[in-house]
Amino acid sequence: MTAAESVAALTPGVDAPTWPAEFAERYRAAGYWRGETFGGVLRERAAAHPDRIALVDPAPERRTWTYRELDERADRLAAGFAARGIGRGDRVVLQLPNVGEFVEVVFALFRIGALPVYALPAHRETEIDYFCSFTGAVAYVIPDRHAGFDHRELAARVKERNPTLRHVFVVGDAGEHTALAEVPREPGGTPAGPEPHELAFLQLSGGTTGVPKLIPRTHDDYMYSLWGSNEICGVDGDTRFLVVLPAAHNFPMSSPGWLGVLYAGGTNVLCPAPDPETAFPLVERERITMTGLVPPLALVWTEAGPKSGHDLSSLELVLVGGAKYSEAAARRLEPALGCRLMQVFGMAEGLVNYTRLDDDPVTVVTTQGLPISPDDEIRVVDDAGQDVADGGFGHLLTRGPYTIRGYWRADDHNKRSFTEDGFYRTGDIVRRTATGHLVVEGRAKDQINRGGEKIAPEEIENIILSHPSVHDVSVVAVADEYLGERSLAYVVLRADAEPLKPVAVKRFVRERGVASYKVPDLVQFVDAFPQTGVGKVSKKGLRSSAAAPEQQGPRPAAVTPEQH
Ligand code: OOB
Repeated sequence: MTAAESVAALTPGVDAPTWPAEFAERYRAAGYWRGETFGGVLRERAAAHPDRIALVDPAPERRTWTYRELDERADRLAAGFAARGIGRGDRVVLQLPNVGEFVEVVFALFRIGALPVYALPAHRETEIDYFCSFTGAVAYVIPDRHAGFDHRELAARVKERNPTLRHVFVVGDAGEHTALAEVPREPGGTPAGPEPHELAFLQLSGGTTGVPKLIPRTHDDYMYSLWGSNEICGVDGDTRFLVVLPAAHNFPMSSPGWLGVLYAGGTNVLCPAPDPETAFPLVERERITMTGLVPPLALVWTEAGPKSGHDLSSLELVLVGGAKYSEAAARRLEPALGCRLMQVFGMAEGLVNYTRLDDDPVTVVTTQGLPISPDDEIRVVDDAGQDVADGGFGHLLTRGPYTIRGYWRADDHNKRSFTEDGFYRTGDIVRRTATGHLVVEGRAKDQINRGGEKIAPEEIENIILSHPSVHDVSVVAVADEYLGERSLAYVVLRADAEPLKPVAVKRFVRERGVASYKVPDLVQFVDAFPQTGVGKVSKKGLRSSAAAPEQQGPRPAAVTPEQH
């Protein structure tokens, strides 16, 4: 790829549809798009309060970064990356756990105008290979080992197969690759950065298709979602935010997340693991005021809080989102943790809804909130695309100042995922109350929401189908008391195949190199699938047979009949 092609990749409208000029003008005129870049914002905050702590990485030994240090380190690393040929518009797959280097690398890339591609720590060879090849990534940033997995070996194999991938940078012991710590840190002299309307990074979609879609976010639009969230959540320079979920995910990054907290000049503490045994001592020691959790984790914290023996009194606000949070669980959080609850219903494609601090308690536990912006356009429509009256169920469509107009390099898919006039089809079934609050009632998209982690059944079906003994497969969601949903693979074996054990199917999926949360929780062998009237496999039929008495728990609200 030439330098000119790389820079083109940065420009909205080239690799993905962008906001039409009249919308962009409106969003600028309304003051939503402030013309800031991430690199510029960090520079300003460092000038305004150089000695405030931006970042705490508590493990294995406590390290801190002041705003000035973060700014300087980002500059020097940017110069080092540039010296190694990483330039504007280049893609860099970033797969780091919650460590300080994550933030340093991201800001170094922002300064150059290179685009981080946010892989999750759980991703494995199939996903990483795809991100590298699809984006033509020039670099891949990894830890040496994390959660018992050696990322260096995977990186070596991925590098072998991807000729564009020139660099693998490792936090820790680099082995055959380059240690991030050894990238020459030239003082100052970073190249000209990106423009506010240009792309800042590629975020991953939860996905409904065989491969994940990439979400192109600009500095202007994402920045609005940050300061808009900050206003709603009350984030300011005194906020001490615990980054519990993987830092690469949109929720802990921007709702209001560690980026929102940096925007406001507050302090982020990076939590190495989400369990109460790890997190509660940090809440106590670091005087944490705010955090964000997915519902299963919120349940565990709620159980553990009162008996933990740790002083959690600094906690003011806990945000819960990513999957449906039951009313019963929501009611228990505030008394157990001694703080306020806010529900968040968001998506990496854009739209984020929050319950508000001045909402009445019933609204907070029974709804998923209101959009950030008065210019978030919300439509709730029936199968024919007609608007339904408030209080009725329908498909949620949205358009607005921080919701993308198309995925990156996915023209065909964009025709299905967006309406002609630019509304994103979220795939969620919602109800809008008289106050405008949204209640998530289910889902029309073919996706499994496993406690906030999204699985595209088609991706796993394709893997299982490549097993020589398998004739056909269908992966569906089943109710789970703790996770909300988990995955079940119905497998039809070939007539001449030896019988298989469920564990062999799971091992097969795992060995193909995908994130472990995508390995089916359950496998059932069947002779045939229920058919729909037109002979297509009926996932609805499969789900209702999965809700048979041997399955525990009620059928979750999130599993509604397929609309398509
Ligand atoms: C967040 O982002 P994604 O991109 O991983 O997933 C988005 C999808 C939504 O379309 C919806 O199906 C589901 O996750 N979801 C919820 C929910 N929050 C997200 N379903 C029910 N109740 C909720 N509160 O998950 C995400 C991004 C930013 C902030 C929060 C969550």
